[in-house]
Amino acid sequence: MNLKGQRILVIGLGKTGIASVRFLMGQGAKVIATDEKPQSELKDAVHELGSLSANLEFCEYNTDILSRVDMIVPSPGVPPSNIILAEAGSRKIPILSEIELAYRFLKPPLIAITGTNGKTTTTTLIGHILAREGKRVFVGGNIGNPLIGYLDGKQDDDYAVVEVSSFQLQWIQSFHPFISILLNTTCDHVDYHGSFEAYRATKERIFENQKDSDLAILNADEPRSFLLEKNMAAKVQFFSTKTEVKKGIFLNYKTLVHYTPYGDREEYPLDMIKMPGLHNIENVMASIMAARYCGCSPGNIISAVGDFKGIPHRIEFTEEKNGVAFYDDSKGTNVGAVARALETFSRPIILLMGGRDKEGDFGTMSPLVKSKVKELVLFGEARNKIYDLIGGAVKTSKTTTLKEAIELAYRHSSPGDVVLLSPGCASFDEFSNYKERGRFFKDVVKGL
Ligand code: UMA
Repeated sequence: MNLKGQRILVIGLGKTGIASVRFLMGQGAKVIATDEKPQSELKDAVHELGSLSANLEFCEYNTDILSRVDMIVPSPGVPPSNIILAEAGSRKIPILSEIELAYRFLKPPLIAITGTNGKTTTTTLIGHILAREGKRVFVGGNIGNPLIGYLDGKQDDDYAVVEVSSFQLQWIQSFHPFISILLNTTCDHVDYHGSFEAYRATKERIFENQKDSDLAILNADEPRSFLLEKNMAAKVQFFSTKTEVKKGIFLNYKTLVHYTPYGDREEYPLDMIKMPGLHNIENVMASIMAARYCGCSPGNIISAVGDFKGIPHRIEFTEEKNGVAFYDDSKGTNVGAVARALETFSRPIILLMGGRDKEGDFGTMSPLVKSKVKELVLFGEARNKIYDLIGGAVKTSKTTTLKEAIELAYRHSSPGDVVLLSPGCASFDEFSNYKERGRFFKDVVKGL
C-alpha cells in the first residue's frame, strides 16, 4: 500500500489519532486532522506531535473536507453513525480502521483477542507465556498502546499479540490474525453499534479473513460459537468450564484437559491459576491454546500461568480495613463484567455501581444481585436508571459521586464483607478513563 501523497483524514486526536498521524506522515501522506473538541482543547495532542504538527492541517468537524480526501482513518471511539463517516460512506470514500491500516504494514505474525470481557487479561497472559518461552513479543492494541504506533519501530518481534475491540473491527477489510480469539459476547456498547446483534456481528469479524492454516478459538459455553464454527475457514478449538469438548480445553474437576489440533491429549493442573474466578479459568484456557499453537511447551505454560497475578483494576484486591476487603473492578464497565466479579466471591458483597450508562441491560442482573449482594450503592449519572431496574432487589442507596459511594459503603459494612467497585458503566461522567477511576477508588479507600 503506497500512502505517499495520499490525502488522509484522521478523525479524533486521542492515542490512536496521534499514532496514526505520526505513521501516515512517516509514509509521506498529506494528513488532515479533525476532532469534535475545539482546537483550544487539543493542545496536548499538538504538543505530543511536536514538530510534525507544523505539517498537519486541521479542519472543521464537518463534511466540507470530504471533497478533498482520499481516505479516512477514524479513531475507535467515533461511531459509524458519525456524520462525517456516514457521508463518506455514501460518497464511497474508503474508511480504514487503525488496526486495518496497521495490519497492512505489520511484519510479525498476529494473534488477536476480542470479547466483551477478559481480553486485556488474555492478551497480557499470552504475551507473558510467549516471553517465558523466550519469544520476543509486542503486546498492545486496545489495551492502551495502538498497534499502528508499533510500526514506527524495528518490528523485529516473533509475534504481535493484540487486543482488539468491536470499535476497531468495525472498519477492517483484510485484517488477518493467524490466531483469533473470541472470548465471549454479552451486551455492551449498544450506544455505539445500535444493537446487540450489530455489536456481536462486528466482533465476529475477527475470523473473516482466516484460512485453514489459522486457528480460531471459541467459547463452547456460548451456543452461538457452534454456528460460527460451521462457516469457519480456520481450524477451531473450543474452551469450556461446563462441558467436555473434543477439540480444545475443558475443566475436569481439578484439571484442564486439552485435546490439541494435532490429536494429542494434555493435562494442566487447575491450581496453577492464581487469579480468582471462573472467568479467569476461561482466559487461561484460551491462552494455553494460543501458546501451544505458537509452539510453547506445557512446562513453560504452567510456569508462566503460575506467576501471573492478573491486571490492575480487574477484580484487584485493594486493601482490608477492619475486616472489610475492598476490591477494585473499575474495568468492569458492562453488565457481564459485573456478573463475573460477583460470581468470584462467596462473602457478602456491598456493590458500588454507576457512572455513564452505555445502554446496559441492568435488569438482567436482578437474580444475581439478590443472591450475592448485601447492599447496592449506586452513584453517578446512571444511578437513577440502575435504581429503577434493580433497586428493589436488595437494600439500595444512591449517591452523586464515587467518593460518597465508597464512604457510605464503608459506614454500612461489617467485618467479613467485601466492598466491590464494579461499576457496569463507563467512567466519563466523573473521570477521564477507568484507570483514573480505579486509582481514585484506591486513594479514597486508603484514606478511610
Ligand atoms: N472523538 C471525536 N469524535 C467522536 C468521538 C471521539 O472527535 O465521535 C475524539 C475525542 O474528542 C478525542 C479522540 O477522538 O479527542 C479520542 O479517540 P478515542 O475515543 O477513539 O480514544 P483513543 O484515545 O484513541 O483510545 C482508543 C480506545 N478508546 C476507545 O475505543 C473509546 C482505547 O480503548 C485504546 O486503549 C486506545 O485507542 C489504543 O488502542 C479504551 C476503551 O475504552 C480503553 N475501549 C473500549 C473497551 O475496551 O470497551 C472499546
